Amino acid sequence: RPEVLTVGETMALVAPTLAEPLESATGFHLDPGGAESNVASHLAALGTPTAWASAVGDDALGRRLLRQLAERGVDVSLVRSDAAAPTGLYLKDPGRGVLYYRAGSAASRLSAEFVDSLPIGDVRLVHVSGITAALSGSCDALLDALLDRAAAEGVPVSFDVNHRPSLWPSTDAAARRLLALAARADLVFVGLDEAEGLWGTTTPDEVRDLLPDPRVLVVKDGAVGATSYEHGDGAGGAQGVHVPALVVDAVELVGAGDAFAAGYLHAMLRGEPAAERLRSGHARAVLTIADTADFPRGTP
Ligand code: KDG
Repeated sequence: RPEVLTVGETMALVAPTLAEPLESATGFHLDPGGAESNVASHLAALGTPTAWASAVGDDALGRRLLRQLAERGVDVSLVRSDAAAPTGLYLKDPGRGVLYYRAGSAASRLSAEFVDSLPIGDVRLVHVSGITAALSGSCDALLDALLDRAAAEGVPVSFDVNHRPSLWPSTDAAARRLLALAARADLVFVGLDEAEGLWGTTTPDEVRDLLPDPRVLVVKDGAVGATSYEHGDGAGGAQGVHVPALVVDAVELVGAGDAFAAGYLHAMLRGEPAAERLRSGHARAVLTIADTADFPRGTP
């Protein structure tokens, strides 16, 4: 039985095997790519039973990514197959960014009623991200329904802000909506640079002051380290616990945030204290940044 449920879009990801430009690369991998299924993959690999729920097209890419996620130990039994829309596609152009072919994808057609099919009350934690809010109006409504249902059932929700600028009409729209969603979550992950771009906050303490409601806030500052705050008593002004990042050579960073979140959540669900959760997050993140894949093959 899954302890964690993650919900969100996963696409077929084409990544050059080496960190070479897409234009001239010669070898590629075709793997699942999606923040929430990345988190599920890492959690499953760490030994926390996890289900990922979403929709894929009734097509070869959808079937391929379901098989690959199941091979990583992720429970995919809650995933819908949509005969009327395709699985989304995303390509990495190392050092330059990503290309999305996802408009109108099967996952973008999910809506609030999907939440009714999910066994929210049976899990210990639900994990979602701000990407879903940007996919379509119906996906945005799905997040509200999921937060309502989790609150009603007393199940904590973890939220990774995951601002993807190319999916939003404007930074203002993203800033407003992502802040509102974060304020409703029990546990929030956000990058310091991401928070600065959205809300103009420049230090972890400023992010804390902006988000007094979540019980736990984790502010990640890339190669510097991560700081967590626990607001337990609602009094605000919680002291941060900071753990420096591990020193490694980075090849490609997409996917590292998901690995960090999974490492953190795994340790939290095992009752570890704050510093150990952050260490566990860093240890997981370094497994992904030495490789172009979101979840490198052979990841232990
Ligand atoms: O965190 C990594 C994700 O950004 C990547 O897997 C693709 O989910 C993805 C997205 O929508 O950007």
